[in-house]
Amino acid sequence: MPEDFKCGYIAIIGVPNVGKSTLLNRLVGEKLAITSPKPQTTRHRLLGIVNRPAAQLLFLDTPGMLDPRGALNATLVQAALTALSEADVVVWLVEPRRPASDDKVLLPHLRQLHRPLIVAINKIDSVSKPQLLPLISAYHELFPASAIIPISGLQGDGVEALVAEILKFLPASGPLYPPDQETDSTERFLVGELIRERVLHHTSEEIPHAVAVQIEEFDESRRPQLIKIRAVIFVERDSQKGILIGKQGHMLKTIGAEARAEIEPLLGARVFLELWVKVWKNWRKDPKALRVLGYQA
Ligand SMILES: Nc1nc2c(ncn2[C@@H]2O[C@H](COP(=O)(O)OP(=O)(O)OP(=O)(O)O)[C@@H](O)[C@H]2O)c(=O)[nH]1
Ligand SMILES: [Mg+2]
Repeated sequence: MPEDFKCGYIAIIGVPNVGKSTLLNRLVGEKLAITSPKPQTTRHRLLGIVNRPAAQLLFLDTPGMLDPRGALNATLVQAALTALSEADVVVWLVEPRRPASDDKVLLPHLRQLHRPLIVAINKIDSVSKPQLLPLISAYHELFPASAIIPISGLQGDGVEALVAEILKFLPASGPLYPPDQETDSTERFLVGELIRERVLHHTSEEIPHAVAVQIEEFDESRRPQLIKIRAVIFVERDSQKGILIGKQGHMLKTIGAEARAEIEPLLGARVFLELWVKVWKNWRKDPKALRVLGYQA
């Protein structure tokens, strides 16, 4: 190991839907985090480990920062703030637009950070160069000491420049994780997330927010020939359950088939996936439900 090896935590933080999880996956080079066009996709802090010859970068994907009202929202904001407090370096990921009112939850926290902050303007594939320059100055005015780096997490532009900027600030330290480890999440958790992602892609309006997935059985006694997984998709109302199951169970079958296609390469095994849909009335407001479903310590 080189003597000047660096290792540290980098929190990726920003409003919902700005592309934090897409960026994490791009950095790690694997699909670890689930992504979707719907806001509030990510509900937990997720570690993604990136190994370089002279550094180990520990990226923390976080839930989008939003109005912390409501029991579930409060836990999402708490998860993001915890990641912020653990980080050696913070990447504030922003939409390619001027600072707006939905940044107001986050800005006070960023202003009182006592650690390096980098502003990454994301989704530059969707704007023209002349549009970008005034944005760079607007963010520069907000944080004059920070680098402002335009990137596309989706397509990869600027991501190396972002890594180079982060490396300047990482503390000198040996690696904290073995070189073959990509995350500290359990397979059970990642499987539950992949199922939830497929639900998000097939539903709209309130349903994506009302869904939680619980893995009830994860039987790997016959691994790698077969892993048997039984999962429950919780929703808040009977009408939502009906939509998720679909006519003659069609919707649930599609979700199950798509989820299995993503889970098998993750686990490197054949998977038998059994899905159930259950109603847990207003689980998002219920502290006990939040605990049981893994949203609160
Ligand atoms: N055009 C474009 N779209 C992007 C880019 N990065 C992410 N997206 C899209 O933005 C949407 C949200 O991406 P996510 O990565 O799930 O966003 P997030 O910030 O993790 O969202 P939450 O977890 O809800 O806070 C998805 O439809 C992505 O495909 C980008 O660089 N360019
Ligand atoms: Mg996310």
